[in-house]
Amino acid sequence: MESMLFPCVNACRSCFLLDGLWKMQFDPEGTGEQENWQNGLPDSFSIPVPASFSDLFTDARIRDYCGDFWYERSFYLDNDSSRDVILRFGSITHRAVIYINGTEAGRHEGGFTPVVLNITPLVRFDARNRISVRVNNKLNETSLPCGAVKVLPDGRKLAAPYFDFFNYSGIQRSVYLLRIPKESIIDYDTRISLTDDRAEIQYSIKTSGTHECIAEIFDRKGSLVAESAGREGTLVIENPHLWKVYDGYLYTLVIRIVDGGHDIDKYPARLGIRTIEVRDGKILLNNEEIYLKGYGKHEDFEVIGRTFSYPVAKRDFELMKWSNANCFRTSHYPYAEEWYQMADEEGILIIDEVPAVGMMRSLMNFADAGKGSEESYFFNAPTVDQLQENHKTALREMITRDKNHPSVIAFSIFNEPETTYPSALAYFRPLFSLARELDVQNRPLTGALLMSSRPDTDLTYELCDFVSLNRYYGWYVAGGPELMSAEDMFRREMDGWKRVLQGKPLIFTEFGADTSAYEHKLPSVMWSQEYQNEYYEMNFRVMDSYDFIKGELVWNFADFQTTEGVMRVNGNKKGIFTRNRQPKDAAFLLKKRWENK
Ligand code: CKU
Repeated sequence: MESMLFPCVNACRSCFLLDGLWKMQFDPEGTGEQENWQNGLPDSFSIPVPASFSDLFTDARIRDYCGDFWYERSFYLDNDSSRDVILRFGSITHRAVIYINGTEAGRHEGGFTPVVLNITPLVRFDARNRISVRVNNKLNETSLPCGAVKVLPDGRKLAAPYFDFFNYSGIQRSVYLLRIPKESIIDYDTRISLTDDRAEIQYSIKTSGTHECIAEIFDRKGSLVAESAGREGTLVIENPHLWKVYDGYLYTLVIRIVDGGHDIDKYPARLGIRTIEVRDGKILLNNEEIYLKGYGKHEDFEVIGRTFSYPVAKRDFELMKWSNANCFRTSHYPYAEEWYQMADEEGILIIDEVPAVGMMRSLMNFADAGKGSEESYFFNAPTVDQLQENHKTALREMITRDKNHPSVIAFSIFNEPETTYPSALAYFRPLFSLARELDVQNRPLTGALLMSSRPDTDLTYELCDFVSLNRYYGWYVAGGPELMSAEDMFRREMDGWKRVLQGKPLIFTEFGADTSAYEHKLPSVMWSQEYQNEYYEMNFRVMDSYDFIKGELVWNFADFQTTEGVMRVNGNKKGIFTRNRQPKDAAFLLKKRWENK
C-alpha cells in the first residue's frame, strides 16, 4: 500500500490539484481496452472531476448507467526527476484500472478510500502525460457495499443495491499529483496518555529509508512545545490544551527525516490531544463521561450526488452545532477526508464506518431488515472468502487513512449484516481482530445491529466495545395508531439487552421515521411532521429509562437519494433536515432535547 498521508506543500513536497474538466466515455460492451481507449478516448464528452455523474444529465439511461466507463486527462510534468511522482485519487467508486501513457499503473477495488499510485517509472518529464481511468460501478455479493446487477429484457444493466442509498459513482473526490522525495515519510502513529497536567504522546514513524527522524510539536501560536529524536519515542506536553467537543484545539506535529542539518522529507500533521475509551460501562472522552448525540449521515446533495463539497459540509457542521449535536456516523462508508479535517477543527466526534452494508439477502433488504426479517448471508463459502478479503482491505485502508484524526472516536465494522447464524460470528471475529491490531490508539469498535439481531438471537455483540442498534419501533414496526404497542415492544427488547449486556454501553445508530417536509396533520398520521415528533418523543421516553444507553444518533441528518421504489418518495425522507438543508419540525425538538442532554 502506498502512503495514504494527505497531500501537503512545503520545502520537501509539492502537490497539484488535477480537479476540473476531464474527458469521459461510457463503455457498455466493456471493449474499451481492446479498442485501445487507454491511448485516447475515441468519442468522449467533458465531465467535471470530482463528481458523481448520475444527476448531472437529463437522460435516465445515463443516470442509471451500470458498467464500465472511462475518464481521461493530460498533465504537464516539469523536468525535476529527482522526486517521485505520485497520483492520488481521494476515491474511485467502486473499482478502477489506471493507465499512464497507455500502460497500466495499478488497479483498486473499493470505492471510498484513496487510490495512490507511484507513477514515476511511467511518466515523461518535461512533457505532457496522459491519465486514463477505467471505472466500474457494478455491485455484487463480494463488493462493499453489497448488491447485484439486474439485466433488463433489452440487455441494459441496472444496479440492484442491497442497501438504501443511490449507487452514485465515478471520481467523486479530488485528484492530486504529488511530488515527494525518494526517501519519504510513509506513515505515523500516535498514542496519547493523560495524567493531571501532562500529556504523553508516544509516536512511531515509518519511512522508506534509513535516515534519522525527528518529531516536534508546535502549539497554535507556533511555539515549539515538545521534541524528540528517533523513529519512536515519547513527546511530553505540560498543561496541554485538550481536544474537546466544540473546542477542536489542534497542535501541529512536524515529522522530519534529517541528514545532518538538512531535511530530506518533512510532513506537518495535525494533532489533537484527547483520549477515548470505554470503561465501567461508560464512553469516556479525556476521562470524562460523554453521551453521544447526533446523526447518521450520508454524503448526498442535489445535483452533485456524493461529490465532496466544502460549502455543503460547512453548512452541515453549522446545522449539527445549531442542533447541539456532538457526533455523527459516516454511514455507510468512509467519507471524503475533508470531512474528518473539518470535524477535527469543529470538535465534532465521528464513528467511522467501513462500507460493509447490505450483507443480507432478504427481499428489499433494508425494509425487510427494519421489520426484523433475517436470512443467512455468510454461508456461501466460495464468495464469502472474497467478501471477507475485500472487507479486510476496506478496513485496513480506512484505519490507515483515518487513525490520526482526533475526531474519530470509534470504528464501525458493519451495518446490519445478518448476525444470528454462527457463520456470522466466524466471519466477523477476524475482522475485529484485524481492526484491533491496526489501530494503535485502541479505539472502541462497534457495528450497527439490525432489528432481527436481538439480545436472544444476536451472536456478534460480544465483539463490540459498545453495542450499536438500528431500531424502527413506531415506523417499520407498529407505526401510526400502534405507536403505544411499539413502545411496549421496544421496552421489552431493552429489558433483554439490559440483562445480557451486564454494563456494556449501548447506543442507537439509527432510529427515525420518513417525513414529508410538506405534510401537516392533526391528529398526526405517518409521514406528517407531527408524527415524526411523536415518534421521537416515544423513542426518547424509552431511551431515558435505561442508564446503559450512552448515545442516540438519529436516522438521518437529511433526506437523501435512493433507488426508486414503492417504499421511497424520490429518496428516503427520514431527514431531520430536507435535502437542501432546511429544518423539519423535528429539528427543533432535537435542538431542545440535546441542549441539556
Ligand atoms: C434505513 C433495518 C434498517 C436499515 N437501515 C439502514 C439505512 O441505510 C436505511 O436508510 C434503515 C431506512 O431508512 O430504512
